[in-house]
Amino acid sequence: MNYRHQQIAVLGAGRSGLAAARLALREGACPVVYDTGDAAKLAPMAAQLAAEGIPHVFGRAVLKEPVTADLVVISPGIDAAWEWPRRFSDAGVRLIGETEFAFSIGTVPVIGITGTNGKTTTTELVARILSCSGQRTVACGNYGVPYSEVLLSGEEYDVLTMEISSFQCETIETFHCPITVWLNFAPDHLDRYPSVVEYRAAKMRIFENQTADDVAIVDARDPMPAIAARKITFSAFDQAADYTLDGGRILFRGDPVADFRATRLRGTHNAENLMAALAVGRERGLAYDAMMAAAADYLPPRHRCEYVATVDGCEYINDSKATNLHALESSLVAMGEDVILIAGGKQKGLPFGELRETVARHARHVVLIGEIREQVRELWADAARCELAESVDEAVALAHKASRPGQTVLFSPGTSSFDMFSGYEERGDTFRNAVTKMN
Ligand code: UMA
Repeated sequence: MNYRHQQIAVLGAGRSGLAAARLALREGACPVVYDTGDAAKLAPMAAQLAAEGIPHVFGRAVLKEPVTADLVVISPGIDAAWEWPRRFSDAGVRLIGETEFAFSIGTVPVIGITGTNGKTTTTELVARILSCSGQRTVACGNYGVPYSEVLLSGEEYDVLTMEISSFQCETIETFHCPITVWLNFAPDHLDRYPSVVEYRAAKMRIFENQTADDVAIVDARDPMPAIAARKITFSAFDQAADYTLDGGRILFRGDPVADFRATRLRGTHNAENLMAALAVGRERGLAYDAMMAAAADYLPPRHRCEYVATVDGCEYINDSKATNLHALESSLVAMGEDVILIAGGKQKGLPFGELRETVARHARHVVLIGEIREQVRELWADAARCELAESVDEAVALAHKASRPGQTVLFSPGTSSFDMFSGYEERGDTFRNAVTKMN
């Protein structure tokens, strides 16, 4: 796509918006970056943009700006249905997301990985498996490196390994991946979508531009509608899938192809992430032995069922990345039946009551934090003994007091952290510090 001399309004001065604006400038366009955030806080960003010759408008003034542009590129955290972006689209200005914008410029094929949980682990596994076999790739997208930033880097790749969120799918038009991965689906982001139906519909758009020449690697248990791509299925629970789990062995159509126990990953959810990664590698022409040699040394990312320490015979696991109930549930189930669970955080409308039975089966004791703590205590009162804590430090102390040797203390909040922290990373670091202080 030729963007020369086009006026491009970039909404959001976060990582995606900045990269999109820089890419637009490189392509000969005239970008202007808008951000409704606090202008004083964004002052360093303003200075940087000014130095790069990119005009910008920050603060509430943005909403009074004229909506004249040839194209609007929005950041994933901004909903196209909000009044601000709608001012542009209602005025007839074409609106796309940063993913679509970068795709219209990029030339390297994309492996698109989506799902409610496990995206990051699978993205890293795929990138590692491909790289170790000499295929030049980079983990990017929702993973933390915007697509536009990859194009700006000037690095040469054979394929991009891209984690894709529902927010990014919402604003695609032509975005196409020869290989897609659909890991799983569960309710999430109900603060952005009116219901789970809209959330799923946004995510499903990842298949929209695929054809019969493409492949979709999907969770066998997901009742997927008809899609054009050839389907490869995986499941740790459904023996009819292409990739299945038998003890610790991964089978492809009945033949053993890999030993999950040879990796440092744990839990059935991670076995499925590995199956999906192996399926991608196979589509890229790789042999299972070579892929497993690469996967064997892979360490799961921090904050995702991360082992922290053993204190008084009890293992402490940091799963702060669990920002929805599906993630909490899979970690709780994967940790056995003698768990002390620390959960809770921001109110984002998730149905915590639905986890009552799983909590009853797997958790001996529960410590609840955050703005939803009292509500969850009511919902789980008959499932396990529930205590309330004002802080993560207090929660760790209460969990320690309740624990016996051989048990596992699992910090898996099940919702976002923004009522107490800047994000799940800060929340997880706080947990890790509280645990290591006891040692
Ligand atoms: N902003 C406004 N007005 C608004 C709302 C936001 O101006 O009404 C501005 C903010 O002031 C801020 C900017 O928009 O300056 C932030 O934009 P953004 O929220 O899109 O954040 P980015 O820094 O561009 O990061 C985004 C993704 N963020 C979200 O989807 C919320 C990152 O995913 C992603 O790594 C990055 O692009 C690179 O692709 C984060 C995430 O939480 C990790 N994703 C969700 C998830 O994984 O559950 C989907």
